[in-house]
Amino acid sequence: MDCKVFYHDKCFDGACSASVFTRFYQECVKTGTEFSYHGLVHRAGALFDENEFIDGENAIVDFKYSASQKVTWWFDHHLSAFLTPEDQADFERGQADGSQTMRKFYDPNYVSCTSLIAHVGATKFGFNVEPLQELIYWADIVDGAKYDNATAAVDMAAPAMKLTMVIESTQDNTLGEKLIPLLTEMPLQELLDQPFVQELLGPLMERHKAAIELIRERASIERGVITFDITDHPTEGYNKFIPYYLFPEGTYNVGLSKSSFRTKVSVGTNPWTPLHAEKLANLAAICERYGGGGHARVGAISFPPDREDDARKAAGEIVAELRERENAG
Ligand SMILES: [Mn+2]
Repeated sequence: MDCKVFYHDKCFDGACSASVFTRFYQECVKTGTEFSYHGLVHRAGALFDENEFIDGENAIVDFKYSASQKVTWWFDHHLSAFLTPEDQADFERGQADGSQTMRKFYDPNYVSCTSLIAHVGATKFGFNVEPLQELIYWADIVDGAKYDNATAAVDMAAPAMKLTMVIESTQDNTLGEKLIPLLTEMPLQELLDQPFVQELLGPLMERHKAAIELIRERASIERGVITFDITDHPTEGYNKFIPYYLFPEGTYNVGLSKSSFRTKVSVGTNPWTPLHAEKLANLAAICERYGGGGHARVGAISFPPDREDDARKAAGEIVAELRERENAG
């Protein structure tokens, strides 16, 4: 039976989840003949195109639930896994009546979806996850941002870090189908050494080093808040830990950047801050006031490219609010 795997695109855990699901399916379900992959991204409006689902197995991993009748497998660990209450009710119905208990799995306690699939596979289907330990270890580190310090997150020493950068930043839409099957076939260093990966990595490493230097030049810190504006150097993204690598003592960072399709205010909390969670600002709530969103510790607001002034004004207000908070705290 053909099997199409829908996964969280531009995400290390998403790619690892697709690979572990494939291997699990081949070893434990054994009815798959042809596997194909389709990356999904978060966006406004409908997340799934019903026409993309095939007549066969459709698996969604590390991404939101779909109530489509065509979806036959689902694994997710995100807190916001259901777009609507109807989706959640549909999932709960399938669990309550037993029809989906061995097909659809949701557990937000898992740091990575990769580790969720591995655990479910091992405990419920006898899946041998022993050869996958390196992959599971790194999916947890990367998706949980569990780096020892900002240097480990920025200096890119480990093969998994370099692969993450390639997965998150490449514009090559064919990377997923080439990379995903290999993630569970070879050690990460060997995968990194593949010519199709090296080709993409070289320019990205250069860009990463240039981003560190640019942010070093622009960033400053005052009352625990790091700020920088790199809108004059359009970029499709930068490593979000660079501000804390430059200023380990910072609690928050507010960055203004620009890409081809938006001006972005990025707001983050230093994952290595000694402050306790209850003392930290809820950045999702702050970003939502400006039409953005995110998680408690990291959020963002996107403005159309021609509304740079509004973005700069929002960034300024957020910086002032966070500094005020640091003063009060
Ligand atoms: Mn994930």
